[in-house]
Amino acid sequence: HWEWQYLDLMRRIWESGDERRDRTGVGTRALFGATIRFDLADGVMPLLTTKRVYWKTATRELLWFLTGETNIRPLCAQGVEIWTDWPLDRYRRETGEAIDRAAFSRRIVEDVDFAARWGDLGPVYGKQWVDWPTYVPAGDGLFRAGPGINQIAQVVASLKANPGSRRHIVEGWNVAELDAMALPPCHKTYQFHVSGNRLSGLLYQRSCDLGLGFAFNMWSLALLIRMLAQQCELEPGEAVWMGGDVHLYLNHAPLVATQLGREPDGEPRLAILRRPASIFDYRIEDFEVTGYAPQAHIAAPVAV
Ligand code: DHF
Ligand code: TMP
Repeated sequence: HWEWQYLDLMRRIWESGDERRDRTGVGTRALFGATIRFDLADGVMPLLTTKRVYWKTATRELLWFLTGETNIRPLCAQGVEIWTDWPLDRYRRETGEAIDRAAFSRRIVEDVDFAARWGDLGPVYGKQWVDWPTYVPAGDGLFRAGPGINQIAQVVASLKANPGSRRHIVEGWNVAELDAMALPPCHKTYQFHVSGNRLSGLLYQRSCDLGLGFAFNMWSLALLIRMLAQQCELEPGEAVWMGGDVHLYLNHAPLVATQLGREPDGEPRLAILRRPASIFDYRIEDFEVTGYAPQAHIAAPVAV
């Protein structure tokens, strides 16, 4: 079962990872450089079975990226709170107000001006994926904004026109804008590859929270490949995940103990129920997962 790659990596990091202080102050055990591969043939998806993964939440996040949106408001409006902690943290620091997460999220949804002021993450994934900024000379050594670059639309076009290309890349790491982002991109580089009629995708993730983020990142990589394959009339190939700093937070000890005591089982499949007109037209109702009978969800704190 493919999931042993994940469990083995988790065990290796927990038992022999380097213990290091990290940005969040929580502390991690880490190793540098890891690969996990998954074959997407027959609709099978890399969805962890040793704990329940909320694939609809992860799917909503991917669809949100594809809209180019960087404000958490549309996520909160759908009950998706995976990005709420970062704007909330900034709000608390800058106002000194002790608001709880639910109240903050409600205010983001109900109050447009509040959301505009406090809900934006800066030019993160969505912005870079579909509207990477450009600059054009405006005389006197000055520059003005040029038209943004839609990397996703370009990759769809290049997959169709020139499948053999080695340049099918979507990049989130806009060096000039990192300082303006709430978090610099973790899943920073996607590359796509066509072999025969199969579309494969590789994600380079510079930093991976193996207990929490990974399950979402692996799902989203596979989902993006499936959507692109459908749009380009290709069959899904392999999903290749590569991690740079792959870590377990020290406060995830209970999750690690529980999950390493479980065994993977089953092959969840994804059906895409219609073929939308473009890569930007998918909706949550278009996706159906079958054969998913995971073991119980394991809650774990997220390091902010
Ligand atoms: N920071 C850290 N420290 N780890 C992350 O994985 C992470 N991920 C981010 C932003 N910053 C991060 C964005 N993605 C969850 C999953 C993905 C995600 C953020 C959070 C999460 O909390 N997942 C829980 C609950 C999911 C839910 O309530 O819907 C899980 O058990 O999967
Ligand atoms: P860092 O910017 O200091 O590396 O912290 C980012 C943390 O968030 C790190 O633990 C990795 C984790 N993360 C993921 O694992 N997946 C994600 O998609 C995101 C956004 C973050």
